[in-house]
Amino acid sequence: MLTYRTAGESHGKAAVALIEGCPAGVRVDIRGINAELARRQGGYGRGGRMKIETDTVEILGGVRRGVTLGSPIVLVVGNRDARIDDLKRTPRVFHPRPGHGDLAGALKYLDPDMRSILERASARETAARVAAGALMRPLLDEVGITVFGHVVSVGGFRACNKWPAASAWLRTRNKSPLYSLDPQADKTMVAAIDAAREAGDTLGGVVEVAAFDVPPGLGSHVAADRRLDARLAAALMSIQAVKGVEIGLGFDAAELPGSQVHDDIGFDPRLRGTASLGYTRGTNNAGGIEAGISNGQPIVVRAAMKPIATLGRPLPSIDIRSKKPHRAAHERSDVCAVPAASVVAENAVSFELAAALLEKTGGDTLKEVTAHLDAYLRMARDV
Ligand code: EPS
Repeated sequence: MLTYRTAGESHGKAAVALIEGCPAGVRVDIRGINAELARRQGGYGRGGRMKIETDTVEILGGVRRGVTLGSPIVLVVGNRDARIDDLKRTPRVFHPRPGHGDLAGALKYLDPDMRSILERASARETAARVAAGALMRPLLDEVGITVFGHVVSVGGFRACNKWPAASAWLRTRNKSPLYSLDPQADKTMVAAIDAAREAGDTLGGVVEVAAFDVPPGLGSHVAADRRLDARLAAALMSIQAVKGVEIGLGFDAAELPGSQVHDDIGFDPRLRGTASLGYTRGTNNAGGIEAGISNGQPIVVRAAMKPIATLGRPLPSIDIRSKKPHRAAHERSDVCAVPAASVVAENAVSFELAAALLEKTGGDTLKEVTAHLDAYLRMARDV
């Protein structure tokens, strides 16, 4: 089973990821991981921390001569701004920020100094998640799966649905300060972020991840924790500040009759060699997953991120010691981290798809994974 765990505090020595269950023989693309880490640091609306850090990955185990060994893999992303034990530079925090983990964490861990909570609750942890997800991208490449994340709205301002041609997506998104596919909407979103910064406020938004050429048969209807939709939802919902997840048509599906929601099925023999195995669908409202199983259509998921809880003009709160009113704490922070969230979501989805793929194929080595997948697809074409 492919799993990962992260460790590390925001101002500790490093963000660390331990990955278990990766087969041997997978190429490790350090440049690719670093490129994703750099994208995570970027996007319009980021704050002062990102000017300090230059996130790059160091591999401490599980890899030899650029290839995975089948043993646990340790990835480390060092923090330049490491100062967690310096009480002057990381003072104790007694004024909980509404929307952050401060108060809930203080109550849970019986600790009025919320520094002990916020250091781990911080989205700095997502550097390790991105590294873990990006590590698995070459495995997805081997079987032809591509995963693409982008921003669809910021602060209520939406990118339009008129996407450029697929061949221009990467270029368009990577040129966009918001990691969107709509240069026109970027201008409005940038202005909204500037206005929020001016007002001491923050903005959330929605990110979308699409995965193409995902073979059918990943995930399963037989148990809750094997459902691909449930696993993708958990992977996205667990990203800091995410408050909602949708698959395909998502919440809109609840407002339409079945005839307008479910995707007609057809067959085109010319497409038998593709991930669809030739089955065509009039629409993709299911977002590529039916009964928790991938159906060969593109997988489409969205995550809604709330505005960051650290405000330039802090909200009313209390001093947890006296219980008297006091403005919430102010830490250096971002005005908008939605573009960064799209990178985290893209890599989190990549990791889950790699896990579901390996569950389907088994195998200690990449050779077995690809051979087993080919054998399965041959059988599925004959259904
Ligand atoms: C982040 C690092 C943090 C914050 C942000 C994300 O660094 P610092 O607290 O030193 O400024 O910029 O974290 C939060 C939004 C949060 O609420 O904690 C990062 O690396 O992404």
